[in-house]
Amino acid sequence: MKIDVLTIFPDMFKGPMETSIIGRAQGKGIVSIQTHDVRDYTDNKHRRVDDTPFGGGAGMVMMAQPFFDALEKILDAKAGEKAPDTRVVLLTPQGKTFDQAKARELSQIPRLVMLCGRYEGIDDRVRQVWVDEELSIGDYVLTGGELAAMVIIDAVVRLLPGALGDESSAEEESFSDGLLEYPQFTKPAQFRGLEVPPVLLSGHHASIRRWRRKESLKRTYQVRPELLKERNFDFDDQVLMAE
Ligand code: 6GU
Repeated sequence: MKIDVLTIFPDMFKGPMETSIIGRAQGKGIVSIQTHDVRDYTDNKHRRVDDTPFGGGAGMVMMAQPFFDALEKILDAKAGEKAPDTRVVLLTPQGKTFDQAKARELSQIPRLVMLCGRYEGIDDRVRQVWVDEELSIGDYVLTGGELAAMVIIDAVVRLLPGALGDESSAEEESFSDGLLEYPQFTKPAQFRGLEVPPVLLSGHHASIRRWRRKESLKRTYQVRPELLKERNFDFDDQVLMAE
């Protein structure tokens, strides 16, 4: 997978995208993440990327021109004629909320281009001509799309084959089946008088599976009951919840 990020703050991506799983995935050639400084595509000598909004109002709006020129260069395409394997994503609080299903969908796309806005957003003609999809990471306002882009990149890249050491770990976790994760423990079995649930030390794999499933259901019910609303429970889950 190739990911291009258009931003006026490429330095924000330096540490995070070189660290841990994402850094290793890049090293292994599973993904290549390239940032592009939108200022490099300005056509004015001051490298200005923003201007005042038509119609008035507070704040500044990012100009269309640097984004158009950057996208034409990076995608080697004239406006709206990009390759079909490419998805252009605009990060904005006005977008649809990103979730695990969207992460799975994006992980199947060979080329992602992420547009990060600052100020009061980007001239809407960029969206009209280039953008396939607008995404938000939740109902709160960030100072720009950069952190949202990194969140999405992290969630997508870890799903790419070979990105995680243990291939099962992407499947067997929170949200892969729409429930929250069960509690985890590691050695020592006793720590400052606090015990590990004995079933986890029993070696009875069926009992452990059962205990974990029950804890997942319990946690989800307590913390995120809305996740259970539209769900059809199989017989085993109904038995666990009746206990
Ligand atoms: Cl994608 N951008 C900004 N500026 N704020 C956000 C967001 C995106 N998602 C949640 N809040």
